Order: sequence, then C-alpha cells, then structure tokens
Amino acid sequence: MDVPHRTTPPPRPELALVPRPSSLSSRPGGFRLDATTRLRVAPGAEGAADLLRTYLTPTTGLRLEHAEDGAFVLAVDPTLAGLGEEGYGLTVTPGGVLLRAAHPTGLLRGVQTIRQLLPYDALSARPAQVLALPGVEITDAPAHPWRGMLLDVARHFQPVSYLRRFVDLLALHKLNVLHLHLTDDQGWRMPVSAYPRLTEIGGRRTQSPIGPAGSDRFDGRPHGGAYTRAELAGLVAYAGARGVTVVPEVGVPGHVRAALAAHPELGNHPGTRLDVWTRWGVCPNVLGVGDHVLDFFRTVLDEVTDLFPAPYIHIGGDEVPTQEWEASPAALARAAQEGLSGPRELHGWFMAQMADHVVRAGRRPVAWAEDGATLPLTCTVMSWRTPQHAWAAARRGHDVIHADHRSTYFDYARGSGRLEPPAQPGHVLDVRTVYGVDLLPPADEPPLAARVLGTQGQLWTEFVRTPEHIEYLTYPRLCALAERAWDSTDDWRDFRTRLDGHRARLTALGVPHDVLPPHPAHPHDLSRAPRERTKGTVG
Ligand code: TNX
Repeated sequence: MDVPHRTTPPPRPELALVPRPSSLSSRPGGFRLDATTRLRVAPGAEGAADLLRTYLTPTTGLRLEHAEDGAFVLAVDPTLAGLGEEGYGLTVTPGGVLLRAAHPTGLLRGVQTIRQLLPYDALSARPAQVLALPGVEITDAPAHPWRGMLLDVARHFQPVSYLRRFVDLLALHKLNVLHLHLTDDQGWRMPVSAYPRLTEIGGRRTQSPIGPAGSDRFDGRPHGGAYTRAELAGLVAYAGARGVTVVPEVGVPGHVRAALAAHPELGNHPGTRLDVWTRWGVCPNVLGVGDHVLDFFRTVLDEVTDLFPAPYIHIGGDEVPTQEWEASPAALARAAQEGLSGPRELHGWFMAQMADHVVRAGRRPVAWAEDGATLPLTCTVMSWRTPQHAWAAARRGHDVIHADHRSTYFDYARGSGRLEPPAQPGHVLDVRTVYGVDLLPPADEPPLAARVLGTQGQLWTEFVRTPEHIEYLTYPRLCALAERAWDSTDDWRDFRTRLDGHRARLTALGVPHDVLPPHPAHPHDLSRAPRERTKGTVG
C-alpha cells in the first residue's frame, strides 16, 4: 500500500518537540518516507528498526525493509559515547536520514524523536498526511537517568492491555521508568507462585468508598484483578522494546492489609481476620516482625526479582503506623533482641532486612523516605513529603529520586474548576506547577546534584478508575515533568509554546488530555449519585 498523497505541505512540527532536544538546528528541505524507503539497519540497531516499523507499518502500510543501500540509516556508533547510554544524533536531509547512538537505547530515544518530527497526524491510527520529516540536525541526551511515572494498579486494577498503551505514551515522552505500584491495603496484584492466596484473596475487595476522603459511603461493588506471570513478563518485554524499565513495587511493612487478609499469620494479631481494606487513607495494620514474616517476604521478593529484570526493586516503606508494634509483646521482644531503642525503630530494621535480600539478588532497593526510618545506604531514596528528605538522604550518601507531592502527584486536581473530577485532597497541581519541579540542590551544596537520579510523576488511583481518567490526570502534566527530567533548562515560555503544538500529538493518539472523564469516573459527584445518608449529615 502506498501512502496517500496530498498537495498541501506537511506542517513543520519540529519546534514542538517534547522534551526539547539538547541541540536542534533546521536544515533545508526534508525527507519523505514512501513505499520505496528502505532502512539500512546496522548491527545493534535491529531493535530500533523493529520499533520504527511497529509504529509506522500497521498505520501507513510502509514496510521499511532492510537494504544495504537504504537511505534511512540506523547505526550504533561508539564515537557518540560522550552522549551516554540514551543520547543520540539525528540528521535529516533530502537525501536520507541518519540516526546514530553509542547504545541501542539511544536509538530507541531517537525513534521517538522521529515519531514527533513526522506530521502530528502520523501518530493517529489512520494518518492522512504525506509522511515527511523536516530537515534537522539534532544532538540529544538526557539531563537525568531516572525519568519515571508511577501507576498505582493496587487501588484500581488496570489490565495489561491498558498498561501497554500507558508505556507507549511514556516512551513518546522519553520517560524510561514505569514504576508499577503492585500491592497496597486495597489490593494485591502481583502473582506469587508459593502463595496463591495473595492474589486470590488479596486481589479482591468487596467495595470502594465513593465519598471524599474519610467518607462512609461505599459503592457496594466488588473490585478485583491480578496479573499472571505471563502478562507481566509480556509487559516487561513490551516496555523493554521501547526503552522503558518496569520497576515493580511491593511495599512493606505498611500498606499490607490485602496481604494480611490473605495471610493473617503475617500480622501482629494472627488470630484476627481482616478484610482487604475498603477505605482510603493510612491503614493501622502493619506486618509482624517474626522470622516467618521476613521469610515470607523474601520468597515474595524472589518472585519479584525473577519476573522483573529491572536493576531497581521498590520495597515501599511509606506510612508505617507503629501502634501495633508498640502494643505487641513479640514486637517489643524483637526490638530488644535486635538492640533497637524501641519498637519505632522496627520500621528501619524491617526495611534493612528486605533491602539486604534485594542486594543479595544483585539488585538495588528503592524505598520511600519517611521521618523516623533510617534506611541502609544500599537504598535509593524516593522522597515524596518534602525535597528536604531527598537532600538529607543525599547528604548521608543515598542516591535520590524526587517525587515531591507538591509537583509530581497527578492524583491531585489539575485545576479548581467546578467540573474538575474529585481528586485526592491536596494542592491544585497545574501544568505550570509541575514544570516548576525543583531538582537542584541547595545553592551552597552543589555536590549533592551528583546524587539526584531524576524525578517521576505519581498517579495514585484511589479516586481513579478508568483509562480515560488516568489519561486526563496524566496529560499534559506529564509532558511538563518529562521536559524537566530530560532537559533541565527552566524556560517556561518556550515549553508552553511547544506544548501547544504537542497537544496535537496527544489528540492524534486519542489521549483525552483536556476532555473531562465521563460519568463513571465521577463516583463522588453527589449531585448525580442517588441520595443517601452520609455520615455527619442531618438527614
Ligand atoms: C501517600 S506517597 C501515599 C499513597 C497515597 C497517596 C495519595 C506514598 C508513598 N504514600 O499511599 O495513595 O499519598 O496522594
């Protein structure tokens, strides 16, 4: 099939690249892809060529076959090693295209630039435009190696088919980490062969709250879901082909109510049966501290490291109420036995046991920063409450990732409009605020910059059920975060202009970036819901 021919010139969208390349200069003319276009795929560039075909062949019919004299060249070039693992160079002239990188991952980033250089419409399922690339000379490399996005599939499950689309949208923005939040109080989605009850029991809850935080109103509808090993392995491969690493999170010793529902013996009150939590907030139930609990979670982590090849494994560590330990003779005895000053120190101690296990598996543990828990230096610290936690950790010698809730929590409302869907109580987080994410260390401590791996957005899904709602909250805010993670320059006006063009790409991809999600995503809209008695309301 040939590409449809139009006489109108294609738009010149190169100035709307998001994130902005490190250097870009326009060249006269451009290169037109048509049925005669052949790729010259040098050894090591096969993955990038396959990805380009995956994107373009089904929608345009262009086969982009290999030919030794192909005008479109993809090559691994060690002379570009100075650009790092993800850097690349791209030259487009009327005579051909040359994409080069020192590492295959850099070629994958370059493929995304090529996608963005094509007419916006080329991203749609049925492009109508001539597929022409504008003449450019680009040299590009990221400022930060960790450019991520957390998706919470524990609070609301999403099928792997949707996660693949989510990954593709990350890759388009040159993000390289999908942080998959797999377990929480309200659901356990990670398959563990040795303990099938974790997903059988822990993967289902009876209902979900439909009021604002703290509400006593529930939808009465069961919610559930869990992944199979094959699904997750497929997702890892799919993401890998796009240069995206799936970093799994299985959190301990708090946020574990779903695991406790499946295995009461893991808790501080083994005789008490708990349900998978149906509320939102911080659950008081945490793991017990006996050897059997540590062994259980070592087995869980073995399955996690077996399934996910990521160099980093997230072990949680956030929001751990210590009341249960303070009241538990077994926990008090464990604290004394370990030489701790009291049960509160069990938090850091527990994290250290799990971190050691991850290190023994040859991986790097990641943990949330919290006051009161001293993490071993093997842990990369993800700070969410305040950037001060990141700097304090960096001073102690940790690598750090900024996930400050004031600039990266996409579960917070995008605006304050009346029709804005219900969101996590917190700040209003508009695109400008996200763009302002601050990754620079305090002015008098420049060496701390070397400890900053990067940043990521978080989409906690207590209030988010549907892909439409996920995308409404993620885009265009994630574009701003991707920009700052890739290109650390602070130039809001320039970004805003490019974002205006880039929105056309989101539209072509069917991302409802400015369309309010439909009714089912508005479970808290009291005006639409049947009248019910709400706690605290005089009825
Ligand atoms: C805090 S951030 C949490 C999550 C919630 C989120 C809601 C973090 C490490 N813990 O469990 O979903 O706030 O904004």
